[in-house]
Formats: sequence, structure tokens, C-alpha cells
Amino acid sequence: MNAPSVEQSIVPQERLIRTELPGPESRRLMTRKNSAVAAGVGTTMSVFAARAAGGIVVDVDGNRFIDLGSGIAVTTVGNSAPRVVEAVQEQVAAFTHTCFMVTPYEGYVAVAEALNRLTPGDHDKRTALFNSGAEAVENAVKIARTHTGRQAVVVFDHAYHGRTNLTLAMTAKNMPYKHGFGPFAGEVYRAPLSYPYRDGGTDGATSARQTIDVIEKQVGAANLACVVIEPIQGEGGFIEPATGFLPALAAWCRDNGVVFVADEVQTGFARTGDLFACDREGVVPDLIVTAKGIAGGLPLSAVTGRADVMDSAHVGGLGGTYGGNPLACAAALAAIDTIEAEGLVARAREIEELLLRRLRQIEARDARIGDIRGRGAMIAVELVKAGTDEPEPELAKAVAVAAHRQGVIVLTCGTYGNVLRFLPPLAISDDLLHDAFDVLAATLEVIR
Ligand code: PLZ
Repeated sequence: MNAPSVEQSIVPQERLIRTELPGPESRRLMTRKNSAVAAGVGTTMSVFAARAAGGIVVDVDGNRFIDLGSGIAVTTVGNSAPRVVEAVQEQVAAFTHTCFMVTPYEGYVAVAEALNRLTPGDHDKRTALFNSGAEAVENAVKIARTHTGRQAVVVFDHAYHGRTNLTLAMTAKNMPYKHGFGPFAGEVYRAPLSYPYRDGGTDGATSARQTIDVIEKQVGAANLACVVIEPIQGEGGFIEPATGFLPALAAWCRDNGVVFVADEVQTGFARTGDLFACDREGVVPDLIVTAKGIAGGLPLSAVTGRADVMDSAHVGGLGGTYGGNPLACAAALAAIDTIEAEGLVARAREIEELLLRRLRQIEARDARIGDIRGRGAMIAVELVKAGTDEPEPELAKAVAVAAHRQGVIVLTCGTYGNVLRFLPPLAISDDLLHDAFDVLAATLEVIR
């Protein structure tokens, strides 16, 4: 690894719990939060952040946590990554906003060029920038509808695409996302997903045939604008479809004039050990949606894809006040530079090896590990009642809470809430990963 950056030397790369948790400052802030912030906005941790760099988040009481979450897969290049900090500082002093739709600026164009170059496929592409993953997913659907003149959208079991009204229709899980918030947008249909751990290991081609059959019988290709799929599901439990599933689905879309949309909001930008998860099987989506890891923590998202599809929306049909904000664009260019300059795609594969090795050691003596899956720095374990495949959400929650208490930030996910997921920043050291997995292994031993 490279020499520590300024940020990393201010933030010692070592776990440290020096107060009770939450500490006095965090407790004070939580009291203020509870009387100022809407109750619907929950927090995983009860400690408040003060600084973060490398693989460490420091709280307001000086406790240091190992970050296995990256703020939900966002700070892939690291928190306050040096190139990102420098680029944003320069931009913030130059101008903060003009609105690209009013007075355009180069940063937006440069991000579009970079995405057109880096996303799967070497065809002619165009990009439009937005603020959040959900907003970009919505725009991908708008573009697919104008391009095809069709309305239906197919999504999958366990899918997560956001919290806006259309994307809530696309998101699968009721609690906490959808409950009580309907009615949701129409013309959204859910199809079965290849889920090797729970579908008896059905091969990808067979699964795809079954899925396509459901789509043809229940929706009809002639009504279908787009299929939207996460190449590896995020919130749904890091479900990786069997090899062959995505290529078969993409081929069917191509043959039927259906726009194939890859939601790489969580999987994008080196996270999975490829620049994009679609790259692994050479799948070339018509449209790819990106966000999170794109800009090192600044809010930015994008839809990138085939020029003829992207350009089917009329002039003025796409936009928004902040889409492609200059600070976010400066950050994105710096994040992309960081990924390339620091070889972070390769680093994600090293992290995969380390994590899988540690998890297999745990699995060898713990029958509650039902499945280990994922790629790169996007790895998960699905926890079950020993000897069954019955989900164990209480165990996942107990392990996460115990890890938090010992200074390790770990997140859960999955339709059943029984998946522990690991999304470290790629700037984390091996030492920190080992320390975190020592904690997790010991915690699983204790919670029996
Ligand atoms: N598509 C694949 O993972 C966001 C959601 C956290 P936004 N995932 C984290 C939460 O509880 O709100 C996500 C995703 C995929 C779309 C989105 C939505 O991205 O930037 O949160 O809108």
C-alpha cells in the first residue's frame, strides 16, 4: 500500500474504544437528534462521526471504529481521499453552483466522458447526471419508456432501487421501506431472480429461462420498456445470480427490443473487483445506473448508455437543479483518478481473498453460516439456524450490535435481515481487516 496520506496520519489506523459506548458527546448529540430529526430517519450506530480516513471512523468521543460499511458502499476510494479533498477544495473556491442547465461547466462534461469511456461496452454512449441513486434509476426508466414507447418495467425479487415513489414500487421489501407509503407507481412487475443458495443451485441458463417465461406470460415483451437489475443485489442480501443468468437475460432483452438496465449503484466503481460488476461476464447493458462510489462521498449519480437510447428523451426532458453539481463532479473525477492510480480494482480482489479466507475459517466451525457470497470488497454471509436454511435475523443483529460495541462498523441486509455484509473502503489496510474479523470470529463464538 502507499504511504499514509495526511488524512490517515491525523486518523490513526487502529481500532480504539476509550469511552463507554455511546460516549458522553454522542449521547448529548443523540438527545438533540431525537428532538430535532424526524423519527423516521434511523441510525445504525449510536455514535456520531467526527473524522474518517483509510479504514477508520473516529467518533466525537475519540473512539475509533473499523469501517466495514463505507457509508453503505460510498467511500470506496476512502473517506476524505486526498485527491478528492484537493479537487473539491479547488472547485469550492472557484464556484459552487451555476446549474448545468443554465451555465454549463467542464466538470460535468468530463464526468460524462469518463463514464462513457469506463462503463461496459465500447459503443457510442451518452451520460446524464443526477443526485441520488433513486433519481438516476427513475431517469433510466423515463429514458427507456421514451425510447421504446412502452410502459412496463420488470424488476426482481429482493430488489432495492431506492425510496422515491417509482423506485419504491421497484424495491421489493415492505419493512422498513414501503410500509404505509403507497400507493406506488404502476406498471412495475416483479420476476424471480436466480438465488443459488435458495433455489437449489439451479444453473443460470435454466433460471433465466424460468424468469423470461414469467415475463413473457405475465407482462409480454411488446409492453415492456425495460428490465432493471442489480448484477449483484445490494440491500436484498448480496445475492449473486448464477453464472449465465445475466447474459441470458440481456440477450433476451436485445432480441425483444427491451432496454436492459444495470443498477450498479452499489456494485459500481471497483467495489466488486471489476470496475463494474457487469464486466465479470462481459454483459453490456443498454443503460447503466451509477451513484455511491462514483464521487468519494459527494452526492452524484448517473445514467450512461447507448447514444440512441439516451438521446430519445427530448431536449429539456432530463435535468434538475443540482444534477452534476460542480463539487460532486470534481470529486468524481478525482475518485476515478484514485481508482486508476492506486489500482483499486486489484485491491478489491485482494480484499475478497482475505475476507473469504477469514469467513471460510469461521464457517468450518459454525453451522449457522449458511452461505458466503459476493465479490471483491462486497462480501456477505447469510446466517441460518444450524443445519437448516431457516433465516436467523436475530443472530445477524446480535453480531452486528456486539461488533459495534467493540469498534467494528458492520451492516446487515437481506429480505430476511439475516445477512451480514462487508463493504470496507478499498483504502483499508489488511491489519484492520484482520482485526475486524478477529472481533467477528470471537463474537460468533460468544453468541451461541
Ligand atoms: N440502487 C442498488 O443500493 C441505495 C440504501 C440505504 P440512493 N442503497 C442504500 C437506505 O436505506 O436508504 C441504492 C442501491 C441500489 C439504488 C439505490 C438508491 O440510491 O442514492 O440511496 O437514492
